[in-house]
Amino acid sequence: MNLTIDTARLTRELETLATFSDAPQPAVTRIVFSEQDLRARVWLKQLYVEAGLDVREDAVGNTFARWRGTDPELPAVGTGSHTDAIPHSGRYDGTVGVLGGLEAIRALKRAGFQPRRSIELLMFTSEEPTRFGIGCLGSRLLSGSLTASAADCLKDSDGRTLDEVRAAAGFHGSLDSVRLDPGCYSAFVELHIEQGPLLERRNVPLGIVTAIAAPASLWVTIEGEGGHAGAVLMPDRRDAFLAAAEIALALEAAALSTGAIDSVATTGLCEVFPGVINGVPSRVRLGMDVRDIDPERRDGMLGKLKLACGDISRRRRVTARIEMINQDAPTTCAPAIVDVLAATCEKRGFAFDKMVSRAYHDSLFISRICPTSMLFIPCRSGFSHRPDEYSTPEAISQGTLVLADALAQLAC
Ligand code: HGY
Ligand code: MN
Ligand code: MN
Repeated sequence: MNLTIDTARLTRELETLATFSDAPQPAVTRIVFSEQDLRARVWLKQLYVEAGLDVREDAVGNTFARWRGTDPELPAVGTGSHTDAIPHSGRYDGTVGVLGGLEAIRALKRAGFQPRRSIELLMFTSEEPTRFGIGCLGSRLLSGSLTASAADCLKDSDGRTLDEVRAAAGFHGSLDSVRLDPGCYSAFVELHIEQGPLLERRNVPLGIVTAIAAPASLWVTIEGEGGHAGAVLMPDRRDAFLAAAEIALALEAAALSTGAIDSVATTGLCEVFPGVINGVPSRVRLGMDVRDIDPERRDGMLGKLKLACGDISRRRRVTARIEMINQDAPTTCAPAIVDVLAATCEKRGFAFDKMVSRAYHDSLFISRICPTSMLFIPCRSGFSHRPDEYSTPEAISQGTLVLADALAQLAC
């Protein structure tokens, strides 16, 4: 089969998608159900229709673009990713998997391929935790990893519920209807930038993901006592921010203490109340992210954090309340899918590495309902979630070519 990727078109489409943003270029901000997100969705659906795909959306905005196979009753082969983007981030995280997946399908059509199994391109809603505090919202609901009732309780920082926001965006119906039947897909492959430096460092063009790390995230709310920055004397203070600072450092110490390079922990959010220069902070809320490929090590870090919160709050006469947002198991990717991707690279003479993904992805949850793996391409210096995130047109095209090949094999 003479497969060719229209690299120029794919590059243009990635550039166009990046213009649907609430941040000045080269940064991208595209928060789920924001006006820019909705504009991007309309534009993407036009591309799917132009490609001759049957398009549907579910009650939470997951989008499905299906190329019917000759045997449409068989479980389909899935591919796809997300297009929401955290504030001031880059233009390739997620989008390469959606537009690359679309171009892979178009290339197969141009080559005259006709799949036996349908091939379905998915765009998952809200992979990023930005608006509702939990990552992979759409794929969690699809896989049953998050119940509809738990999702109904989610609110954004303006206090608007997920139901209100999705209805305003035009997505209706019960969230119970989102869940897919296990076995609805025979295979799923997600194309994504590595979001790390290893492929570039090793000068290897492709990564095949064998496992995805176990993510956990949590809020820690520290309550102390506020007061006048000039009048409250140091011995009398119960400063919530200084306790929070010690707790953030304790989290870092917990990650370093495992001695494992896969243990990572981040305090990415810090909300200080009342947040004035001449007021002693009375309340601080920390947003924390803790990951490891080994769930026991990850939970060990959480245990150390909890002990530290107790010690620090006692010593500083404050309270520290921990609310877990998610504490997910890792996943091992399906060896059969890994083998198809490896054989595809070998057939084309492309070097590849098998590797672990330290970032989480929708594939982490789709792997709960069907055999799944991921295909990584290098990104410059491993930068991601930053405006200077970059992957070359050649790398994106090569990943798309391998994806097209693999989809064709899986859909036979
Ligand atoms: O945070 C992550 O791992 C993903 O990029 N949302
Ligand atoms: Mn991301
Ligand atoms: Mn991503």
